[in-house]
Amino acid sequence: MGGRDLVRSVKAVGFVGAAQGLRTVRAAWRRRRADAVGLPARGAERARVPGQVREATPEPGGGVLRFSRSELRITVAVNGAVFWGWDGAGPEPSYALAGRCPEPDPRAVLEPDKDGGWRVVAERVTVVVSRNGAVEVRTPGGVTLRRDLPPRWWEPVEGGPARWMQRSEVASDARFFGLGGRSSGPRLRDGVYRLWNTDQGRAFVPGDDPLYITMPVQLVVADAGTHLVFHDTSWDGTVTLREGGEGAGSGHDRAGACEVRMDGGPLRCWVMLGAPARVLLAWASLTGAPALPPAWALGHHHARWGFGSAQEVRRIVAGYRERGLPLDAVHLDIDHYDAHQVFTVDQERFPGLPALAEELRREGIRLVSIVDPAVKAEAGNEVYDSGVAHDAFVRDGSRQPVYGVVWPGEVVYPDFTHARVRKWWGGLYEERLRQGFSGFWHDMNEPTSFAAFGEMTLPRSARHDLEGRGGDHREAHNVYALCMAKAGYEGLRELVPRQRPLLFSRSGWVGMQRYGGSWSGDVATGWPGLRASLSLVMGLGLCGVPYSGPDVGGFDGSPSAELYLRWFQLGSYLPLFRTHASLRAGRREPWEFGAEVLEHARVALLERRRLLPYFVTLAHLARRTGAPYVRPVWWSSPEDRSLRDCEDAFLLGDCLLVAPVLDPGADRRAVQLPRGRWYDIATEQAYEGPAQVLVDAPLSRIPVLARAGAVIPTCGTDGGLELEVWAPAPGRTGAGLVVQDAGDGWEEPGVERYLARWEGGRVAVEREGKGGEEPPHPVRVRGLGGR
Ligand code: NBV
Repeated sequence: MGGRDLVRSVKAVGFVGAAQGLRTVRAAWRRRRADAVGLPARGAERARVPGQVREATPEPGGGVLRFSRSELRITVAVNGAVFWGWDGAGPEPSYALAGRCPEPDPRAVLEPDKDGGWRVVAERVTVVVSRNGAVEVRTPGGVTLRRDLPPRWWEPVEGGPARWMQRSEVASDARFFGLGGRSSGPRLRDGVYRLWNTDQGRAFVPGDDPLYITMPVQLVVADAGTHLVFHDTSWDGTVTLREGGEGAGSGHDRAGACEVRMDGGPLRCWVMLGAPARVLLAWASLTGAPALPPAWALGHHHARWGFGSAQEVRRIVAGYRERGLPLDAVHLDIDHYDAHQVFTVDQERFPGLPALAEELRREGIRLVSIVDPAVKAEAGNEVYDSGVAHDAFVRDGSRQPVYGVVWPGEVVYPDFTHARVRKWWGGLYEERLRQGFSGFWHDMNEPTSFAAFGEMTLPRSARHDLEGRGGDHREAHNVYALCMAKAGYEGLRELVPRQRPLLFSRSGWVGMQRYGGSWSGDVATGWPGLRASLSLVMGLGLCGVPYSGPDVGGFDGSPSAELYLRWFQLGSYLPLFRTHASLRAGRREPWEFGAEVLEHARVALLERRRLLPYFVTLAHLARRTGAPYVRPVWWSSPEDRSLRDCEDAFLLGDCLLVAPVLDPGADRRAVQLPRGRWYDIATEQAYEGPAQVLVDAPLSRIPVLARAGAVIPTCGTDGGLELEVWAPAPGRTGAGLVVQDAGDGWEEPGVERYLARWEGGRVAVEREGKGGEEPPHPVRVRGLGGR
């Protein structure tokens, strides 16, 4: 047992007592033994490379190339995405794909290339394959975006899954983003990033890796263009990144490099290229549109591990009410369960939960419930008994149940990779709905099992259905939470067909946006944690998961008043705006940090409310286009290298640039502006980009800049929709989109587009396509002083 393991087991004992500590020791031994027996030793391996290309067979969208020791299928799809798979791998089955694989582009053609190689030429991409199996992706203009060297496999002589490795080169100026939720991004610097969803078992800081959501998805941004590459394999692996640069003294640029190594699974890959918006559109069409949260989920949430009782919930809600602070949701953590058992309620501390929910509902506040996947393994526990009757729980190779340890003690785990089990689990949310809950927060689904040493998850030998294909935890681990989200989402769709489910999950994988969002998990309280929380939101957004946010104030400990306020201010511009903290952490209510913080937090809360129609619009646009609400500042100008390296600010939709304060003691900060005119929304001072400018950042607010010409839907003082229009730069025009929504339900609202232009000395606003008609909403023009 290593030192860190010891600390972990002592901590586990600290949280739940000596009996539980003992269980974690037993569980760790059990896990080790299970894998010793249940997993074949790797033994001798044979290395293989594709060899030389022998023949080529055209197929719709591309074709199949036969090499002496492998074959490669290449298909360009109608959405412009390129697929290739080695060794007979096709795009399906895949947990990532939203539905059926996109149709091949009938206009793409396979042609011979120089030196005995081949190429597939399509309208938006050319893929060139060398004689020995190197694959190059080129823009229609012929510029190479990435070059994948011939892959290499290691096959166990005794049979079993082959490991593989794929090395690639990208431009020397390329920057890497993505790989799921990473604490040290959003720009991913040189290093090894593991692909294995992990609960670190303690609050994380920048550099802790991997975390709860890992995805083999990279967004690569370079002068020559942007592309996304996805290695569609859920197995354990690593991605090693090395940014390129100017070679010291040599006068030559060193290419950027990436190496993907996987312990198993098919070697197959998707690539899409174009402007970032186009790439994310193709990505959403492949892996699914982000679920649309109900409008209330775009408000302010207050969570706490350890409210402890219904009285305390009422006290907190009254605290918000009495101070006139907006509140839209309260989250109940595992302490409201009966002895930590999922789908139960502690009737002593939370008697009459449905009545409490109803009382809050009348004030416009929803209740959200935590849902843990592990079920206490004890006859008499209803969920356990029903799960046993449904044969729902994960077993080992000899059909024995696999036990783990979580909060309720000894537990078993539903096998969410089985359609029948998902159906059963989805039905269990009926109990939550009866209790009055409106939203669901999936936790501990990496999945976590406490262990005194070794990995805190299920044994790798644990068996899973994997949609009837059968396999073990090595393949199922990373998609466990994705399948749990599918189970919850589909269950809720059936139980409350007229409502849009709010579901967000700590762990997940490619495609999780189809079912909901995420939050950043146990981010450590401290300035580095604040930075990490922004990195996670941006990284997930670029992987197609736009709805997420951090624990405002950090998960553990007690933030200083200043840190709490800066976190609150950042959180108020992120899609999921939620304060939360651990059982033993300090307070997180806005009034617990003194009168000054309370007043500034109030401003942030009211501004969030004012911007709610904008957030609703961004949610609809994310669903229709895949564009995240929170975007890196290079989103519209990826060719600007200084923007590519800017990690401390973000665009909120097309209209706003948010520059949070991430350091203590700051009262102003530098902001890297994309091109065009930008107004500080507090002072209306105009700045011209591209430039780096110094902007005031007093404690009362973080800098937020509006793009000249922006038309932003806001909530007016009378509660109706008001268009806030920022004066276009002289001689320029502006525009903005509005999607009005009933707050919930499935009706498809139209997209209204407004245009703004100078007319004499005034800014005129009209609705596009309505023959110059005035907007049906009041208009407030700002930034006129900046002329
Ligand atoms: O359910 C308790 C916590 C929860 O508050 C937190 O948000 C999760 O990330 N949960 C983790 C389990 C315990 C962590 C020590």
